[in-house]
Amino acid sequence: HHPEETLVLVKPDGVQRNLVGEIIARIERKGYTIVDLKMVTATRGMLEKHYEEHEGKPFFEPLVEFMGSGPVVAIRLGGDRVIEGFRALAGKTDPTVAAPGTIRGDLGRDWGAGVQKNLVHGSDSTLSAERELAIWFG
Ligand code: YYY
Ligand code: MG
Repeated sequence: HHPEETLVLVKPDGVQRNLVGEIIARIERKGYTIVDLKMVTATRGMLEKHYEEHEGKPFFEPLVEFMGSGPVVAIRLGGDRVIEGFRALAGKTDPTVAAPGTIRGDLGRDWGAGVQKNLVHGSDSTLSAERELAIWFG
C-alpha cells in the first residue's frame, strides 16, 4: 500500500509517437511505483466523466474526440506526494512554455493554436485521483 496514488494517462499522441517507453522510464527513474497499467481505447462515456470539470468549455468536444481517437496507456501510480510529483514531471499544460526537463517541455509538439496533444494526463488532487482511478481501473 502506497502513501498516495494518482492516475497517469499516456495520451493517444504519446502512444502514436512511440513515446510510451520514454515516458514510463522518466516515471520509473523518479522512483514512483507502477501499481497497475493497461492499454485502453476509452469510450465517450469514460472521457465525459474524466473531463467533467471542463464540460461546456470550447475545447471540451475536440478534447474528448482526440482522447478517444486511439489507445491510451492508463497507469495507477504510487508514491510519496506522487500527485504533485507527477504534475511536476509532466510540466505545464502548454508544451511551448513547459520547462525543459519535463515530459511536455522536452517532448511536446503541440505548439499550434491549441494545447490538446500534450502527451500525458495526471490527476491534480487527491479527490480527482480517487475519482479518476475509479473511472479507469474500477
Ligand atoms: O491538467 P492539465 O492536463 O495540465 O490541463 P487542464 O487545464 O486540466 O486541461 C485538460 C486538457 O485539456 C489539457 O491537458 C489539454 C486540453 N486543453 C485544451 O485542449 N485547450 C485548452 N485551452 C486547455 C486545455
Ligand atoms: Mg487537469
